[in-house]
Amino acid sequence: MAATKQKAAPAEDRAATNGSAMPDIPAPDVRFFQNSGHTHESLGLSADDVLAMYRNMLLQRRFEERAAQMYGRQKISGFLHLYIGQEAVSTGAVWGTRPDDPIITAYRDHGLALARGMSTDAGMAELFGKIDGCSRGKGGSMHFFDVEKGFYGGHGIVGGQIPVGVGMGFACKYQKTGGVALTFFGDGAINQGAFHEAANLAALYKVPVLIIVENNEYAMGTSVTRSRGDANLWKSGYPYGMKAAVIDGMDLFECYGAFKTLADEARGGADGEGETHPIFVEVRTYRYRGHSMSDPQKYRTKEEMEAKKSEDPIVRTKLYIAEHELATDEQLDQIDEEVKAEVMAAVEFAEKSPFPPVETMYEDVYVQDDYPFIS
Ligand SMILES: Cc1ncc(C[n+]2csc(CCOP(=O)(O)OP(=O)(O)O)c2C)c(N)n1
Ligand SMILES: [Mg+2]
Repeated sequence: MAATKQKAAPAEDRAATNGSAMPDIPAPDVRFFQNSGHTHESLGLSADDVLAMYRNMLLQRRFEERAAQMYGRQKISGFLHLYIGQEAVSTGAVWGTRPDDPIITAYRDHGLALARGMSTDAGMAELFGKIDGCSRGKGGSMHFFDVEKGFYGGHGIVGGQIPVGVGMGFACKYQKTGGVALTFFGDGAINQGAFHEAANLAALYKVPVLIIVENNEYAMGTSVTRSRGDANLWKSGYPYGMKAAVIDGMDLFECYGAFKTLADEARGGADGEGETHPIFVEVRTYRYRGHSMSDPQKYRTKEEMEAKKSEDPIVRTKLYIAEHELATDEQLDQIDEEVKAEVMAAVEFAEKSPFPPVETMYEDVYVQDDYPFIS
């Protein structure tokens, strides 16, 4: 078929519409949560709140440092992906949202689980594969769960949890809980079809969900710039009609303030009277450790690492606390000692806990009684 050429509309007609011959294309609705100049007071946080958040970030860090050591001693086997460097994201997200807002994430899950209040005993025992672990020792590092605390895992299939997270947001809307689901995934998952299918449905059904890409710059050894034509991941929700936000993930106060604002917007206002909708969130963060324990890290330079370590969210928060005299040096040392003691006690707990008895091997596994193919 021969191509037909359309005649341009006369200039006066164009002026009568929107002043141009182009259709009306709205600019991306994006907000940047960085360099906001927050203080704890401007965010409505007390000194005790800041210390609790600091303690929580430190707990995640010390828990994982000890886990790495235990991995070296072969107390932990299988995969172990550390969250070290990303703690402002987990703590900020949990403190900025409600305790019953459901959370789901990928396999780099220890930090969010501990932020949500999972006990270090249950977490460490899970890493050791022991019966008192949060998943009865059968899930391991990648499958931390604490449903009572609204923490729905811990998922090993890259991108697989995104549709489930959108479904959890849909449940909040359907059951009128006033909740908003927090669906985390990595930069490597954004090219998966599951993300795009879930994003479309989230927008179509106006689901109260924060679809959050934790951009730590790498998926295993592949940097975002090597795997993505446009490394501005925040644009990814825009084709589906979602608002976007970018958060400085190395700053605790930016994370807290942003998650609070965005979660309340997505749930239709803090009182839940407005219309719910999804928001696409890119958090810019960095992992200081390798992808997993067996990563020689040849894909990044020492200089890059040093530059990123100068942004360490825990060090920054500690400096803030000292500068604003929210605690003395002795009090900060005491927090560190308490956290270390809690983690050591968790290691002892995990050591003493038994392995799951062999008879339980087929428990907690989905089976269909009349499955015809395996007898
Ligand atoms: C569907 C699927 N494909 C590939 C893998 C192997 N794999 C495990 S982790 C990973 C990288 C994911 O990186 P990212 O999403 O950025 O998360 P991060 O490790 O940085 O937290 C890949 C490709 C997998 N687990 N699932
Ligand atoms: Mg990544």
